Amino acid sequence: MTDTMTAIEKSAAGVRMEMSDGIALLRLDEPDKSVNTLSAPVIEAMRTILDRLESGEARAAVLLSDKPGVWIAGADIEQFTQFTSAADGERATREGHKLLNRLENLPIPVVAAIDGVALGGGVETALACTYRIAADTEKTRLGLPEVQLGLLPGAGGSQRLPRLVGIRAALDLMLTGKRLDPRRAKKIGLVDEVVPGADLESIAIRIAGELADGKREPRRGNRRGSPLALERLPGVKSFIIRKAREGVMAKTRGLYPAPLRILEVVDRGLDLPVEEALELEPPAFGELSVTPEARSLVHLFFATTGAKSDAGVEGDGKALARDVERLAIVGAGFMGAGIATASAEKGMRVRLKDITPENAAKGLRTAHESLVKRARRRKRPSHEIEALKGRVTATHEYTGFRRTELVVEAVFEDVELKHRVIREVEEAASEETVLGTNTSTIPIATLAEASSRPGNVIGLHFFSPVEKMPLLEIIVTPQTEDWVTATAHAYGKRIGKTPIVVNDAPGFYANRILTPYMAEALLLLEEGVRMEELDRAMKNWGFPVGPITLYDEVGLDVAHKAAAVMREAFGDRMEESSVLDRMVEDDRMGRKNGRGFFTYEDGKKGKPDESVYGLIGDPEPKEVPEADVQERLGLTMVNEAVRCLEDDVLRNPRDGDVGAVLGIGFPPFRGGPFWYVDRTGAEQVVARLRALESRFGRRFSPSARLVEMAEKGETFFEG
Ligand code: 3H9
Repeated sequence: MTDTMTAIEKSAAGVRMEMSDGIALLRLDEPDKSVNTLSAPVIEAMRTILDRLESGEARAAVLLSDKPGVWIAGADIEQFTQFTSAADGERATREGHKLLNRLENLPIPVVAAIDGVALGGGVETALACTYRIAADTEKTRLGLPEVQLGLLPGAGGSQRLPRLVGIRAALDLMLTGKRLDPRRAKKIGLVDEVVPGADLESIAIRIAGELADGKREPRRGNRRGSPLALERLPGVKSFIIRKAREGVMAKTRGLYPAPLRILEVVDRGLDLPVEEALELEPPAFGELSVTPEARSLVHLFFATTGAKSDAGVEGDGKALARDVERLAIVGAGFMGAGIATASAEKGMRVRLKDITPENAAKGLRTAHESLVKRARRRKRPSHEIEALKGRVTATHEYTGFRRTELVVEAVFEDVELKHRVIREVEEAASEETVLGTNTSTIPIATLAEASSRPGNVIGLHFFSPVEKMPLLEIIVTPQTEDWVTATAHAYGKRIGKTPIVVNDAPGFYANRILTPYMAEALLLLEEGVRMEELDRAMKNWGFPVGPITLYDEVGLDVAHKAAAVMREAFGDRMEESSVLDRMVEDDRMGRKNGRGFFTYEDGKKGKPDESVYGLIGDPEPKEVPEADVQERLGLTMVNEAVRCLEDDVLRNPRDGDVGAVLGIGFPPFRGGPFWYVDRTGAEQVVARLRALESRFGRRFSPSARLVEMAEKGETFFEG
């Protein structure tokens, strides 16, 4: 193919056009960027190319990406931070519309040949093409993640997608931001074909030719057999929208404007011809783009990508990091099996070790079951699933450890046991092996005392369930070597986590800020506030689960132990209630033993257990305004987060926001504790903490950093 090709244009702006037998190959590759976006230079380059295609330079076109792993990652999110009014967002959207309308109305067929992620404006570009083919590669994913940025699809997606795949399937994508693998995208009709990655280009060219020659039907508009015709009937459509709205309200409690706006625009748009329906998008996008919710979510996007590219070391983390291809996990419990699953899925070979062959086999079974379930969901063929399973093996001895680049110790939270394991691992592994210890409370320096190579020891605080939770808290001691930190960071990223690197101190970051928040809930309980009121208040503030439910989920024995560690370290700032003592004395461990703050039947959570009140001294039921509960719990967490920065546990506020949101569910639309301080104003936060301090004592004393910021009118982030 290459010899018949003549490059007719080399564009500096990231879109190159080549001709092959009358078919224009448009290759996207934004210079100096790791992803392609619909940035201003790319849009400009596309305009020039559209001019040429409109004037009949080609009989068909294929849109490809030369960027590995990325087709188009959507609009350039950076530009949203510059919007000062709704009109800015509206204008940007109109530009996008103009471009994609021209693409859709070209007199020639255009094939979107998608290899890598197609997100947001990326999918919307594909929707304006005549035909869509996706490469069956690991990285290929299609989705409309605008809702996760507090936005709606603003380049035609809200109207073109439901018309292509039906209302229900379109809403499922738009309201969740989920990313479909190629096979699932084909199943709903978002792509027409899934082909092997190596053949994508040649098949796309062939199909483009066939479309141009009328040998193949273009698939504009509603696909055959689509449920849209039925779903569009007035009664059916309103039923679908009503159900979707109920789902949104149950999930978000109305705290996020974007999903509601998406529903409104889809609902109204479907009653209009598509040209008019498209007109609904720009004003809605513009308004959403300047809401505090969108600002916070966009902040979080950049905070997260920033944490992913910052290995927490002096110099180039990428250069220092060593590849992890073989790892071993000691402790084949639920956590160990989860780490094994996440690692095997990314191509690593994993040895799962436990003390007896039975325990090791049990962990292996758990890992295999999880691998199979997840691979089946992605519709992977059976030979691939077998190969995946083959990557995890079990052992009850330290065989095979010598060749590992990383060992993760995931045994019980017991210092003596962990010390023994560290010594044994060091005997078996090489001097080059990184030793990651998975703990949520024990200081890493304490664990490293047993090590003869403390420079290789690092904390890896995974969150449960490992396969789902997005955060990895990496804890370094003053002895941890930079290459070890860089390797752990690269490993975390490779298994799909967002790592934050923090310094060693009791509770590290996530558990440290969670402890006073949880303790405050128990103090309120002792004051007489009902369990369900406490949960409701914090869910209404934006947490995914309330604190009382969280206690039961985490395990009351675990929380009790952690609280003791924190109290020892921080004294009366982590004020104690006696509730946990009494619960543990009464053998209440939470969900795991079916006895906690809630009742359980066959493992299913029921109502709050009224007998708990008797256990804690029968406090007189008391009505505390919801806002007061939120203030006490929310501000105590925010204040503690700032102390973590003061104490050098955190390296910067960015990691604090990422850790709080991804690790413990701090409401994303508030952007994290540090963003929250900036949006509220340090002065205001200090005044509110002082008011609480005068009522409840020094556990609410504002941190020195906050006081200083209030005095100087400073913020954590610029702008
Ligand atoms: C949209 O499309 C709106 C339209 O409907 C309407 C428009 C009118 N923009 O995550 P990584 C940067 S809204 C700007 O570490 P990975 C990122 O900041 C958009 N920058 O890599 C980072 O920079 P740095 C909808 C972007 O391989 C670098 O690329 N689209 C964008 O783990 C690498 O990122 C989305 O929401 C962007 N769109 O994951 C997609 N995307 O190295 C959001 C990435 O300086 N993006 N960057 O820190 C993602 O999901 C992931 O970044 C992606 C790559 C899967 C693409």
